[in-house]
Amino acid sequence: MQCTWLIDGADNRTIQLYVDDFATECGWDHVYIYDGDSVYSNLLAVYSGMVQLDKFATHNLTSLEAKSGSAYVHFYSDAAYNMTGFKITYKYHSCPSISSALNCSGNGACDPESGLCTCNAGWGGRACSEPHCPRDCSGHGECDQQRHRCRCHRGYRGSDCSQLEEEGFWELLPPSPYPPSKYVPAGRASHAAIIKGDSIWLFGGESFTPTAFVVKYDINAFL
Ligand SMILES: [Ca+2]
Repeated sequence: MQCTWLIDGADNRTIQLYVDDFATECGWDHVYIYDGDSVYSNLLAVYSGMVQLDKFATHNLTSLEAKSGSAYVHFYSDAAYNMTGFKITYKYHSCPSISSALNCSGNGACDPESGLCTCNAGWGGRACSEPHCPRDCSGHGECDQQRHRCRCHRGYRGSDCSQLEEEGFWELLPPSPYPPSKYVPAGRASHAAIIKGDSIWLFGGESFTPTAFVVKYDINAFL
């Protein structure tokens, strides 16, 4: 089954799209969101799988901005297995947030003219959804107020210092600046990635928009 929705703002108003619920069969049922009126427009994101909002801070989805005045949403589901689906809300003259029910994720003030959030102390990111020091650094680090992040004790890693380095760890790499950026590849679903040395190799995946099959990140370029 395939469904498409076109949100037509008509007067080039920025559209904010909030993913309030999402549960599709991971790797098989996909949602594509474009900034424009067709699949040939700029691909903002591809989603597949489940999102557990408010449970894991790093899994919250920040809203998407369609600046062209239109947004095109395409859903593809294969015949084999269905989940509960998704709820996407859109608004004009609004700000980034992890939920359509909250301004700036509940951690800041929204300027509807500019569409920018002013975050409360201790919060960052364009949607004020990223605590500077998650979980108070888990007791394994100190909050660096100048750099707005945890400074982990030796042997601990992660944004909240909760992971033992010797057991392997993962960290989010902030793409900078926020898209559009030549350093951020177009969205895709069901891709694979490996880390080798100081590089992340990303390959494959589903996308309607032509994308490079292989993308190589230099981890150090983000630091
Ligand atoms: Ca399916």
